[in-house]
Amino acid sequence: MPSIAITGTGLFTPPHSISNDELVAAFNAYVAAENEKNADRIAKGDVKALEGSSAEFIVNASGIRRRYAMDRAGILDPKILAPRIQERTNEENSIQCEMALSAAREALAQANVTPADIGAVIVACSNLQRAYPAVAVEVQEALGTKGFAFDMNVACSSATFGINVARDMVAAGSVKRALVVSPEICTGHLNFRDRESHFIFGDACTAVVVEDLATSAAAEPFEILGTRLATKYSNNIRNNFGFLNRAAPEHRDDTDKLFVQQGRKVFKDVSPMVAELVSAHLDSLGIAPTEVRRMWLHQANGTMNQWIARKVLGRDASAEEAPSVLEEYANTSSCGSIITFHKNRTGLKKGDVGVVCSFGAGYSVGSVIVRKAQ
Ligand code: CO8
Repeated sequence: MPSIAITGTGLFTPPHSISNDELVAAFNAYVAAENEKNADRIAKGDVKALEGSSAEFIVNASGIRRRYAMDRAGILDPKILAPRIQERTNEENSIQCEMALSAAREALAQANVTPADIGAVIVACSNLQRAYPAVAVEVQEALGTKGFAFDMNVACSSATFGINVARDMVAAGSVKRALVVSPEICTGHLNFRDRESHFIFGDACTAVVVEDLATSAAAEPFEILGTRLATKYSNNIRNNFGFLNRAAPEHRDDTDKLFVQQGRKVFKDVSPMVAELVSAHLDSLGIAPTEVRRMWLHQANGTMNQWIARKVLGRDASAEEAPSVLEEYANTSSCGSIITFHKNRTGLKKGDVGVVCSFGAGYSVGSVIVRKAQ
């Protein structure tokens, strides 16, 4: 079996940043307006008054301080509380394609390859803006890559599942190089009127080049020692948006057509699932926990990541060993672990081992164990 490697990564960061204070101010203005509108019914006890949000709660519960978004004005307008993104014509690049191109070009440059060297594009993300043609095929055309392209969705685990697919394709010889791109516009499916989740997500796009280590011209390749995936069905993170919504128009705008989760249950179910999977994966490769230099974990909750890292390493992880981008980016779904990898791999030397790991809806967990090759 040839040695397959991640040879380049890229990141697109949206132009707008929104702080917790700004988000909470917009949410609380909405709450005040709703409560004023319903004052009589609230006084009679027919309607429950809505409760305000708090920036202090958000940072303590999640570790999130701000997030990037493709639109700011709509999200912060208490009368809208949703991004406003102009629809484009079919002749223009779609917004997800545009994000993908930016991240992909950085990843290709880092891998020291051209678009023509890429044989497959996988767009792997939680939310795709249309049914077809696949966004990946649009990216293939706009970037000028060869071969074929397809979309896939495993929610927050999309990028690591995509890396697994890319690695298998390169190892099998069906393509020489693959590009995995994750354009996440999480704000498009976030219910900014829901106190328990309005602060969770932000937007971003990442890209990863996967190819044979032996023929790579990259300056900083990371050999993929192994990938391991797991899924287990759960309704605790769910979004019922889909093409059949128009067949039940009376429910088309219900809040279950946006992101909904039982956060506490997710925390309790998923954390042990992740720690067990990563520990077993390391063990199967003959790697002791003491050999793990870095854990680039999915970015949903800081406490959750500290718990997982402690279980895997058998001790508390330092900020350098389990870096976080939550403070700045919030949860960017499948981009989270890749942004963390992209921004936090200095200080490692040849032979150092690290774990890229994502987890989320499904439930789904993806572990990619890598070794710095140069
Ligand atoms: N402000 C003030 N107080 C609040 C707020 C708020 N905004 N929200 C809740 N509270 C209150 C609650 O009412 C509750 O009060 P009380 O104790 O009096 O009942 C108290 O705070 C505690 O509430 P919770 O129990 O809900 O709070 P937690 O400590 O559990 O924190 C979290 C909530 C941060 C959501 C936490 O549970 C968490 O992070 N869980 C893990 C979630 C996770 O990992 N999810 C993965 C999802 S990502 C994924 O799969 C991607 C899906 C696809 C992306 C789609 C893009 C949109």
